[in-house]
Amino acid sequence: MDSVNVITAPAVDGALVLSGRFQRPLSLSLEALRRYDSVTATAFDLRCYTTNRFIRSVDAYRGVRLTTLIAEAGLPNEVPGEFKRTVFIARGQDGYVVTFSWHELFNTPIGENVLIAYECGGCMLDAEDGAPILFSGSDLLPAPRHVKRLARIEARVLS
Ligand SMILES: Nc1nc2c(c(=O)[nH]1)N[C@H]1C(S)=C(S)[C@@H](COP(=O)(O)O)O[C@H]1N2
Ligand SMILES: [Mo]
Repeated sequence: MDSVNVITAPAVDGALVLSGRFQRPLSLSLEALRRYDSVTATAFDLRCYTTNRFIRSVDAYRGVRLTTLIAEAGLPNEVPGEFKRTVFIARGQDGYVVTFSWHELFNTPIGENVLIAYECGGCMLDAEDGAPILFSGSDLLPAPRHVKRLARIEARVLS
């Protein structure tokens, strides 16, 4: 079996799972996400990439950086330089998928603004509000990489 692509069930219902080619796969509840160092984004307009449609204005999110969670799970290190060939696949509970590359997250300014949000405009978000929400704050059109009900971050190393 290809251990890179194992799908594991979340240990906690509604938890965010970091799976695939990590050193230490993680399963994090909203409460667990709130214990990490947080950053606060700026308010923005949610706009669809496909149609350019304005969806709504969104107040400042607060959450943990995706890079913080990836560092906690541990990047692949079996082969020298392997981590630089890693892509991260983020999936919502509904199966909606978006991608990030190691370079983008760790070697461009985009990574600093990729958050897993659990608070908006100073108000706690819970599962009914769609939390945790993945949000890439530097994207030109933010809606595609604004993933509600984020369920999984999977690390895959490209050959
Ligand atoms: N989980 C999930 N998040 C998603 C999507 C989706 O289908 N599932 N669609 C994205 C796209 S393409 C758009 S335009 C917006 C739509 O935002 P809304 O559902 O809040 O109107 O959500 C984004 N986030
Ligand atoms: Mo969209």
